[in-house]
Amino acid sequence: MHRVAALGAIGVLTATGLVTMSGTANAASTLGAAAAEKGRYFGTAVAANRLSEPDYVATLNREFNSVTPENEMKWDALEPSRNSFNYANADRIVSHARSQNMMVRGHTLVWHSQLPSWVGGLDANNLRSAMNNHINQVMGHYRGQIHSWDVVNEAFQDGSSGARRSSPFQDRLGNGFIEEAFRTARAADPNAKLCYNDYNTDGINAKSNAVYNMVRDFKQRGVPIDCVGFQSHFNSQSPVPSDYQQNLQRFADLGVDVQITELDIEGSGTAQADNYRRVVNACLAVSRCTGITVWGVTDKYSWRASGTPLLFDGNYNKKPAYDAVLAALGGTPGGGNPGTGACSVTYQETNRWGDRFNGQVTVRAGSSAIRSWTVTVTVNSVQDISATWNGTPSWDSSGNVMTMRPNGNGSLAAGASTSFGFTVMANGDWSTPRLGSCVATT
Ligand code: 9MR
Repeated sequence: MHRVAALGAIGVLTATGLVTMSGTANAASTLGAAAAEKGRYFGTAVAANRLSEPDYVATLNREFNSVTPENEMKWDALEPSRNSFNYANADRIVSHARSQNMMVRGHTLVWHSQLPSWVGGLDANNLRSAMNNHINQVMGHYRGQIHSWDVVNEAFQDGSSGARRSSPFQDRLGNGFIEEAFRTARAADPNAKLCYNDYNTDGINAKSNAVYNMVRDFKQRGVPIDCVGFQSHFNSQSPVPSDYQQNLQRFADLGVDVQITELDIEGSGTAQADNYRRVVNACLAVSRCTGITVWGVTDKYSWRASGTPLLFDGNYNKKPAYDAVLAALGGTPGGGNPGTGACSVTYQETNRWGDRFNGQVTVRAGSSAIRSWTVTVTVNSVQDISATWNGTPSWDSSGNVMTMRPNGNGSLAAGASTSFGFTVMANGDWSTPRLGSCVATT
């Protein structure tokens, strides 16, 4: 895989997918790390106004490696009046995510809901230019920082009709608005994956058939679409469908990635845990299912809090559903590094040229703060580490084992992370460097 373009860290995740390795022999002990070992991300919806709550942030930072702004990137939040944009809350989430090396899903550009009333008052020509302007401005603002965009959300009707839902876009611009939105989006940020996202499309039914036919048509005609999001809001009226995996697979077979984008399952105890396990196993069984996002960190802030549909309870305790998800992802509860267990390390290749590649190691504190850390990186003998950044290296006599220490004060708050990087001259050997355990000073 040759990647010549110099991209920012998140852009590289976009381009290459999340290639992360645990640095230890032990199984991963968080959702994000366990999912990464399966080549997937594990994300959550996030609300900007909760980022000042320490327990919320600690849980977010420890467990998740992708975020979706729950409301802050919707049209009413970003462009409340025509051509007047307010990015403050969305920016808070994106900068938090970047500081933690998390991916960001953009949600959502064109949707009938949370749409300011001025949009509904436009005639067709003005609506077309307002839609394209909204996509261009918002995607331009976040260009290179968004892994996947929900370009169009919930454009189909529920029930058996398979028809498009009535909305200002549908009613004034016709079916072609979806295609136009995707074409505009591709030009606005060529590195972002472009998704269509919907609910009640999780099993094979009239609505998902209609979406399926649209995606197949787009692929046949070269309309740019990369992914389909399955919201997966489940409860007893709308349970996990028996053909959930089959449905994900048939979309994947069209040549798009599939993502579980807003997962929550009402219930409690073993029954809820069993349903979550089924969803995770379905995603793992579909190679193009690239990640799972749950629709919130804690039950207490869920959009349907009374149904307790999430993985952490109102006090941020792990629920049986959490344990089931972690186990399904191959993780081990409370596992961690040999030694102190106080920090963990993950590796990503962030860039590759004809003769060399860049690696990035993220060091993350566990559930307690640490004062400092060291990590070893071992390369094969023909390889050479020719540059390093964001750390102070020392070398063993062979020159193949680098011990990295922080520059200056290496303290990390609970759940917080930092990264260092290095360039490996391959000399024909493209093996992935091997990480030693993270050793913390507490
Ligand atoms: O969780 C969101 C909630 O806070 C908002 O009030 C609501 C407004 O429509 O949107 C919720 O998120 C929705 C998402 O954007 C699209 N799919 C359905 C989600 C749950 O309603």
